[in-house]
Amino acid sequence: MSENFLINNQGLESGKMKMCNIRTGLDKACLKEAIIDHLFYKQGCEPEGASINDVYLAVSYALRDRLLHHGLKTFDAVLEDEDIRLVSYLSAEFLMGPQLGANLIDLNIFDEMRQAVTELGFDFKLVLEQEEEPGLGNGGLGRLASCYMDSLASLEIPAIGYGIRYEFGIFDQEIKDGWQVEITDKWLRYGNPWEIARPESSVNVYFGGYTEQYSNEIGKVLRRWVPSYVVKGIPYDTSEMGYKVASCNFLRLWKSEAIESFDFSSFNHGDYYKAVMDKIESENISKILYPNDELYVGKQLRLKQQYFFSSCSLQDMMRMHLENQGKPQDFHKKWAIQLNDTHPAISVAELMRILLDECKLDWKTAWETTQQTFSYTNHTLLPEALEKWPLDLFKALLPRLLEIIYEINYRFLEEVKRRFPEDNNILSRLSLIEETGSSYVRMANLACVGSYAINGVASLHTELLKKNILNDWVSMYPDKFYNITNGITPRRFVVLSNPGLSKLITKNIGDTWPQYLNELKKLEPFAYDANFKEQFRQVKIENKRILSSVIKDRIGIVVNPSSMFDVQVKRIHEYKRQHLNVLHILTLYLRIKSNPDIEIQPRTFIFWGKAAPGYFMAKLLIKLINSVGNLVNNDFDVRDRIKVVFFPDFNVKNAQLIYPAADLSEQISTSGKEASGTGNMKFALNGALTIGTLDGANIEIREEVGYENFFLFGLTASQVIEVKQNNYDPRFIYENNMELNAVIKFINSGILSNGDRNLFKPITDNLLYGDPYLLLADYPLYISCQDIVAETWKDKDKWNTMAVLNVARMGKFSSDRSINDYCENIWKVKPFKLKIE
Ligand code: F58
Repeated sequence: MSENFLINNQGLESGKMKMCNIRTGLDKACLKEAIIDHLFYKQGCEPEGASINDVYLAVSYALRDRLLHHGLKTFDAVLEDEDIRLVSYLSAEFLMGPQLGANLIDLNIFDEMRQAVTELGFDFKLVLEQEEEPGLGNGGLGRLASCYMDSLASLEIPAIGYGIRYEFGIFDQEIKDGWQVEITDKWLRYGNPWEIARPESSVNVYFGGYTEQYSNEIGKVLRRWVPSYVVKGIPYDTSEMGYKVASCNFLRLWKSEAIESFDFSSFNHGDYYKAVMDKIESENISKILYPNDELYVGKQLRLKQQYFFSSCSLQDMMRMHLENQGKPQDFHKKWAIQLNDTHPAISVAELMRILLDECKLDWKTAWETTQQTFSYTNHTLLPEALEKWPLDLFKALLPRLLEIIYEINYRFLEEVKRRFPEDNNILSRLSLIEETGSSYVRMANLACVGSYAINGVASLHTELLKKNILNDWVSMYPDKFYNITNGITPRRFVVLSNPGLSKLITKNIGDTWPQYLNELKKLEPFAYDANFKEQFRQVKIENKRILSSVIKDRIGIVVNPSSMFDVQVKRIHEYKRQHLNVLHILTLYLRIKSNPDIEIQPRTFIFWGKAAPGYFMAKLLIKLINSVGNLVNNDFDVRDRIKVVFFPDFNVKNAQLIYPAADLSEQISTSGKEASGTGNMKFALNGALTIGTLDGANIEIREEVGYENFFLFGLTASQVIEVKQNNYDPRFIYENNMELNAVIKFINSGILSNGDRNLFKPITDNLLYGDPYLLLADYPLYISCQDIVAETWKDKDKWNTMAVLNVARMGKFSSDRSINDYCENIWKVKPFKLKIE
C-alpha cells in the first residue's frame, strides 16, 4: 500500500473517508474502478471489448487523475507565496521516455496497478509496452533535461520545464542492408493521455516586419515591433511527479498554430492557396525536432523554433508574475531561468523586449532584472557546435530582437573597453556579433552576457571551457563560472528499469537509497560477501537473458547470455569513436583467423545509436558495424565466441533494457571532446565496469569507484593537444603496429563489402590521413586495455566484486545531487514542502 505522503481521499475530502475515490484512490480496488470508468467514458468500450491501446489509455488517464491533484495543489500554493522563487528550465529538448511506469514508481503504486490490470484480465507488460515514448530530444542533452525535471520534483523544488511539443520527435531508425533508414516518429498517432492542452493560456509570437518609434500617452518615446505575421503558441502540460512526495511540477510544451484557422482576407480575395500556406507555415514551427547531433546547422526554421518557445515561455512566466501582483522589475525574484545550452539564449533579448516595450521599464532596470534572471549551461566543447545566426536572417525574422542585441552589445563592449583598454582583439572575440566576412549573431555570447552564472557539465569540461572557448569570458566575469557535474535519475534508471537489482539493494540496505543515492555506500561490504555476489550475478544474468531474447525477437541474432556483454550505446559520432571499438573487434577476429584455437573470452559486442541523417561518416560507420557483424556472426572459425549486434532504434524505452544487462561500458571518446556523458553513469550504476578515456565525467566516475575498478586507457586531453601540435602522423603508427596494419588492410580488402574495396575507404582514409580523433594513437593502448578486461573477466569473482563496488560508489551521480548543486549555488532556491491538511 502507498504511504501517506500522497494526497488521497482524506486530503481532498477534508477527513471524510470514502470507500473508494475513483479519481484519487490508490489501492487496487480504486484503481480497477478507475480503469473501468475510463474505458467506458473515455474509450467508449467495456473491458471485454477493449484493445490493448484502450487499456493503456484508460490506465494512463486513471494515473493522470491522481497526478493532477498533486499538481494543482502545488501550483496554487506556490504561485501565491511571494517568497518562492520558481525554477524555469528552458530546453529545446526533453527526452522524456515512457511515462506510465515512471509515474507508477513515483506514486509508489506500481504493484497495486499491476495487480489491478492483471485482475481485469490484461497483460500488464503489454500495457507498459504499448506506450509510444515522446522522443523529443536527440540524446544526452534532452535526456538530462528530463532527469532534472524528475529531480526537481523529487526534491520538491517548484519548477516548470518549458519546451516545444514537436509533432514528430527524433526519427525512428531501421536498418536495411546494414544502412540506417530514418522513419518519421508519429508518436502522437494513438493519442497522448498525459498532456492537457490549455488553449486559454495561448500567447502570440511576432515574426518579421519592422520596428518603429512612437510616443505613448504621456509623451515617452518608445519603440515597437510591427510584425509581418503572428503565430499562436498553445501550451500542453504534462505532470512531473516527484518520487514519494506530495508535490508535483509540470512540463509545459508549446505547439504552434496560425492565429486564425484561415487568413480570411486572402481567402475572400480568392487566394485560397496563400491562406492555407500561412496556416501550414505557422504549424510547421513545432512540427519536427531537428535531428542534429552536436553540429550546429543554421536553418531558418530552427531559429523560428528557438524564438517561438522562448517567447511563449517568457510571456507565460511574466503573465503569472503580474497576475500575482508582482512588479516587472522583480521578475528575477520569482523566476530563476536556466538556459539549457544556447537554444533558448534568445530569451535574454526577449525578456528585455518584454520589460522595455511591454512593461515600459527603462534600459538599466530592465537589464539588471534580466541579468539576475538567467543562468546558462554549456554542453559542448566542439567549436563547430556553437550556434551563430546569419545577421540577415536574424534581422528579417526578429528585427526588434536584433535592435536590442545591438544595444546590449554596444553597452557591453563599452564596459569591455574600460576593462581592457589595451586589448583590441578581445573586443571582437567578446562581441555578440561576429564579423568574419559574413556577419553572425553569436548565441553563446548572448547567453554569457545575459546570465549571472555559466556552468559546464563535468569538472574537466568546465576547466576546458574556461581555458578555451569561454576563456575571454573568464577574464571578463571570473565569478560567473561554476561546474555542475551531470547526474541521472536513479528512479527511472534503476528502480524502474532494473527491478531485480533494486530489490536486492533494498533487501540489504533498506528502501531510501533512491532518494539518497549516497546510501549505496552501505553496499561496499557486500562486495566481499559471496552470497550477495551470487545474487548480484543472478540479477545480471537474468537481465542479460531478457535482453538476449529481445535481440533474438527483433533482429534474429542468437547471443549467449553468459558471454561478456560489451556495450556502446550513444549517438554515432566520430569523436565518440565507435570505430575504435570496431578496430578491436576486427583485431580479435583476425587473431582467431590466424589461430582458430586461440583462447578468447566469449563476448557479445552490442552497438545501439542513431546517426544524424545528414552525417555521412556516421552513417557509414553503422554500415561498417553491420558488415563486421555479418561476417563475424557467420564465420565458422569464430564459433560464436564473438558476436556483433547493431540493435536498431535507440530510445529511452530500449535504453532501459540495455543498461541493466551490460557487463562492460564503452566510454572511449577522444579526451577533451565529450562534455560529460551520462550513459557512462547509467551503466556503472547498474553494475557494468567501464573501459574509458579520461574524458568528461569518466574522470569523476573513476575517482568515485576507485582506479582499480575502472579500465583506463588513452591519451589525456592535454596529450591530445600536444600530439596534434607535434605533427601527428597516423601512418607511422599504422606502419609499425602489425595488428592495426592487418585490420585496416582487412577493412579495405573488400571482404566486408562484397568485394567493393572503396566502400569503407572514407573511414580508413580519414584515419590514415589526418585521424582528427586520434584513433590510431590510442589503438595500442585500447587493445592492451581490452586484453586486461578479458583477463579480468576470467576471474568472475573479482569482476563481481568490482561491479558491486561500482554500484556502491555511484551515489554522486544522482541527478538529485546535481539539482541540489544548482539550487544552492546558482538558483538560490529552497524546497517547498506541500502541506497536506
Ligand atoms: C551532450 N550534448 C553532450 N547535444 O555531448 C554530453 O557529453 C553531455 O553529457 C550531455 O549533452 C548532457 O550535458 C548533446 O546531447 C545535443 O544533442 C544537441 C541537441 C541540439 C542540436 C545540437 C546538439
